[in-house]
Amino acid sequence: MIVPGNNVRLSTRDSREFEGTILPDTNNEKIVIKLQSGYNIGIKKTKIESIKQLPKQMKKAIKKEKIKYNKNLPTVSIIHTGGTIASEVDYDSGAVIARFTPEELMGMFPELKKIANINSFLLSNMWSEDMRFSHYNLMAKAVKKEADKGADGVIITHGTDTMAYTAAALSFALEGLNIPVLIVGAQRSSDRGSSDAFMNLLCAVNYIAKSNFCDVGICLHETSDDKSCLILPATKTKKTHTSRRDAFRPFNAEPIARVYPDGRYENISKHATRQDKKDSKIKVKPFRENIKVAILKAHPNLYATELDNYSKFDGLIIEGTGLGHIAINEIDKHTGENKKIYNSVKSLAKKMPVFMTSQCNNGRINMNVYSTGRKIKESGVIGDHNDMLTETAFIKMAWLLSNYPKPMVHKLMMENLRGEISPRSLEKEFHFFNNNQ
Ligand code: DAS
Repeated sequence: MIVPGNNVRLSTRDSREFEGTILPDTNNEKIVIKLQSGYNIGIKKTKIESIKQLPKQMKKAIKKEKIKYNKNLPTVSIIHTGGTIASEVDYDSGAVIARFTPEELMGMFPELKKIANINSFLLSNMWSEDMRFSHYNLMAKAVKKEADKGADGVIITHGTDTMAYTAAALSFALEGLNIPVLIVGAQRSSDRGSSDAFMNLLCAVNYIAKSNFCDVGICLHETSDDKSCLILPATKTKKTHTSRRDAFRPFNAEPIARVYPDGRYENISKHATRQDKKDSKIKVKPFRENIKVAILKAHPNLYATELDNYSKFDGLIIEGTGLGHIAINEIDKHTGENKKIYNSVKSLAKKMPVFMTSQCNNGRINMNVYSTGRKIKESGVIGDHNDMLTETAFIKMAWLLSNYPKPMVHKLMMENLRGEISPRSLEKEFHFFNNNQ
């Protein structure tokens, strides 16, 4: 009896042959097997000639190498928080499960130790969608501790779903950062042939070891093949694809650098260097864990109650349409609700910072072009002329509210603190995004 988890050789009526592990039956017409390469293939049951059970694949024991310190190499601390990069496929369920300890991950990638002395430890083993502000504080304190112990750089392995939020959060929370911090994830689990985990880690360790970069960044594949990785700006990056290995792209900014697996790199945009930061001293300015900031995405047929829901919050990001708009104009018998929306926006803006970002991936807010924008600005909503990403604005507002009095929050939301607001929008930023799809 063939059951999920069995290792099989499957032959089809048109004489094709596949070897792999049976995955749970989610489709009555097909049998799905996970191939050695890590990819899944579904074969119609009517096309199957025979299925032969093979001996279970013995998991190769992951050796844990003793770390020998080399004084001629830089020291990189790797802080593990979980995500696909530290996971493997559970062949019984077919799901990806959090699995590898730091030692196991290092045991899987011994090459990293030829580039730098690697200290690695587990901070948490979680999916990034479950993270909360307190996890940002744990990571920031762990980075400071490693820097104080003399690390030349820190890598944080992390899930990809909310990685951009964490990068922005650490960028704000680590005031006076004086070593590079790269956040690294993977879109394919480390146990699969197509995994991007090793190359992402290799490029990150190489960039820390070989460049003078000194800021928070993200390191993942540049293209869907294995040619290069990008070092991406912590406050200007989004995950743009659910599964591709080159899912991460910068918005209203260029990448910081391109790194090749052999250690070569090309700087692309200006960034903070170790020289700039030589006299800096890291101070962790944490998030207040109970701060309540929301993101409301404007949409047609919006209701005022969707805004009123946030009347007890501490701050609100409105991800508006176009140049920074939300439905506030009563123009006929169908738009009475819009007047209520305007009143709700005005009332919220009296109580808390309400900040406008755009649903457009690129470009900046301009609330002076259309009467809608002007009325919203007059109602007390801030954000005119900014080009902050919605996710970054959310993180920044929560961090400012955690560390500054409200009048300062309104002022600082409009100031560029960590590269989150560009002074002007550059054509090449938009074209980088489009030319590198
Ligand atoms: N669930 C995803 C996360 O932890 C897995 C991943 O993409 O790493 O962000």
